[in-house]
Amino acid sequence: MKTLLGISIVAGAWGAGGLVERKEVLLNNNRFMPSIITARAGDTLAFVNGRGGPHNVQFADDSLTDAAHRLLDAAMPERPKQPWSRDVPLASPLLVLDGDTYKVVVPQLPPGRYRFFCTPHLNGGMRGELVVVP
Ligand SMILES: [Cu+2]
Repeated sequence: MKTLLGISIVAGAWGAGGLVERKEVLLNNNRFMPSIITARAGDTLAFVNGRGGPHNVQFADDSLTDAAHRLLDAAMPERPKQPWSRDVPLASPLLVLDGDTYKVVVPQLPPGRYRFFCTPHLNGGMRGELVVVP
């Protein structure tokens, strides 16, 4: 905990654009909870594995501009390590153990909606949306 001008800051830190936040998303029973996450550039998304895994996070490529694709891909540098998972763009590693956490710092994306899904459970409807706001 930091103290700034006598004010205690518990859940956040100062970034270039102001207070940046940590947004936690639980991956549980084929759902992202919450499934819609509103965030600003600089915020940290923490995807936390729960039951029914392995789960992961993969952003949908079909609606991205080339620039947005590059920014998101660069924000997800850690590639899958497990031999059964492919090294694919815009995808996190598989989260296997309970509590495994994958973090993405939201890059300087244009405001808009960015869809993502869990690769193993795409057909089960495990989808979510990142809403980037200015
Ligand atoms: Cu899943």
